[in-house]
Order: sequence, then structure tokens, then C-alpha cells
Amino acid sequence: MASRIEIGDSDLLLVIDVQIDFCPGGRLAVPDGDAVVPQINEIAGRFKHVVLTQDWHPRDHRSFASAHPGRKPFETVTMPYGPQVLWPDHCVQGTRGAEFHPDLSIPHAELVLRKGFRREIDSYSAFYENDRSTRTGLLGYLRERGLARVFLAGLALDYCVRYSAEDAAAAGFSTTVIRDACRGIGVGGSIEETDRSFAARGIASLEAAAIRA
Ligand code: VGL
Ligand code: ZN
Repeated sequence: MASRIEIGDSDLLLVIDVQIDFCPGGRLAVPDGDAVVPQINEIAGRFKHVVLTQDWHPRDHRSFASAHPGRKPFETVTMPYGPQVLWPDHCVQGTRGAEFHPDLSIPHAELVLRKGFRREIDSYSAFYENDRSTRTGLLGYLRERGLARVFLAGLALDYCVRYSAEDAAAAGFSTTVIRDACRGIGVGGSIEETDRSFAARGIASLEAAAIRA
């Protein structure tokens, strides 16, 4: 039998970008993305503290291929802060695609953190934008709330989950990715790279069954 993990008062579940545009039929659909919804609903019930992130772009966001004439989605360009993958338009503020998946049900979530709202900078991580210096404020929130361990689930494994987990670990939080409650996009070798990075940084992976009741 898989070993169980006890979830306590200083543990946080960070649910990354479970939004309509990242699910099948959405504008930046992650393969099988909606499969995480029932998983996450179930594990969220085990956590006292849950934070949701919401990708939240202005319609002319610089991460959109449509803002770069002659470029196509999934190409990489150089932004002032470094390389940036260009995406199809997605999660535009106030549109249906930016809403959470309608079946996501975590009424006790304590905070919804929006990110990617600055036109010039993309933000994969829930902690730092892609210039790696602009802070979202989430580190301060976790510290003020006395949270010590961060568990992550959601979309997409190889972008927003990956960068959020790396930043949580770098900030000194014990960090665990609930692997079967995530799905990846897969651009080049991005999923394999994510697994290598987690291993190198001591970011643990766990199956959802280990934290179910
Ligand atoms: C994401 C690409 C662009 C994500 C967000 O949630 O992983 N990926 N915006
Ligand atoms: Zn985005």
C-alpha cells in the first residue's frame, strides 16, 4: 500500500491555473487538462489552506503570438528579460476562457491570486514574474500566514506548476508536486526537463492517493 502523508495546519495546496482556456476546447488546451478537476476537488478537501492562481492577461499581452507580427504560437522570441515562448491568445481578463473550470469546487479556498496582468511581462510562477524579479506577493502571504509546506497541482505541469514549484523550493518551503493532479503542454522536451529539474532541486512528487482520506 502506498504510504500516506499527514496534512496539517501549516500545509498549503496551491492550485495552478485550472481555467477553461487550459482545458480541452480552450484556447491553449493542455492535453487531458480537465482530468485534474475531480482529482483536485478531492484532495483539496484534505487541506485546511488552499490558494488558487488565475492566469489573467490583458488582450494585447506581449506573450501572445498575435502581438508579434509574423510570429506563430509556440515559437520563442527574446523579450527584454530573456527568451519567451509565444502563446495563442488565452485567459484574457473578463472572458469566459479565463474563468475557472466550472466543475472546480473548492469553496474553502482562501485566496485567488491573479498573475500575468502586466502587458510587458509574462508570469508563469505564482511567486515571480518571468523577469524573475517582479514579485506577486505570494511569498509574503505564505510567510505571514505561517505556512511551511507547499503542495502543488494543476496546469500546466511544465510551465506554471514547474516555475511555481521551483520558486517555492528556492524560498525554503518544503515543496511537493501532486503529479497525477497535473497535466503538461509539452513544447520541445519541456516535460522531461521539468522532471529533471524537480529531481535536481529536491522537489518531491507524490500521487494524489497518498493524501486522500
Ligand atoms: C501557462 C503558458 C502560458 C500555464 C500560462 O498556466 O502553465 N502556460 N500561460
Ligand atoms: Zn498565460
